Amino acid sequence: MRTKRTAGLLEAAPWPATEDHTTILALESGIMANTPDPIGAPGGALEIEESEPKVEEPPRYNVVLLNDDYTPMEFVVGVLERFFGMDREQAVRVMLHVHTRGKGVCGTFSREIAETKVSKVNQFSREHQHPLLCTMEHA
Ligand code: TYC
Repeated sequence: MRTKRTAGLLEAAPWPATEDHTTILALESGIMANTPDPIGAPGGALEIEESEPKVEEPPRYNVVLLNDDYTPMEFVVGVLERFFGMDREQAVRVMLHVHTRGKGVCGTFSREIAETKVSKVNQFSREHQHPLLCTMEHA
């Protein structure tokens, strides 16, 4: 919610805040010299509007492994260790989850890191002639 320091003239400005989160309204200043004053308040002062910083977290992505009927369990465990830094116990747990539930999350990353993981895992699986598939979805 944006607030402004000067009371009164405009309650909800429809334009976006500037990058430093301050909108200067040149209503009475003479900057808009040929523009009739829409409100009629005299004085010529600049109105300073302050707004909340609009900093959003970058989106995150789950890297997901899909089950199939042919890829050996040992190969999947190896993939989880090699590309997702899991220890053996964790890798076996995730592999069995994928095996029984159909898919499972290997990790959550920025878009670029997730894309790279997916690409490397799928290339590695192809190189070893396994149909194992890795994909990503919005977290
Ligand atoms: N279902 C496979 C099998 O029975 C094992 C497997 C687990 C394959 C996880 C893919 O993502 C996977 N050999």
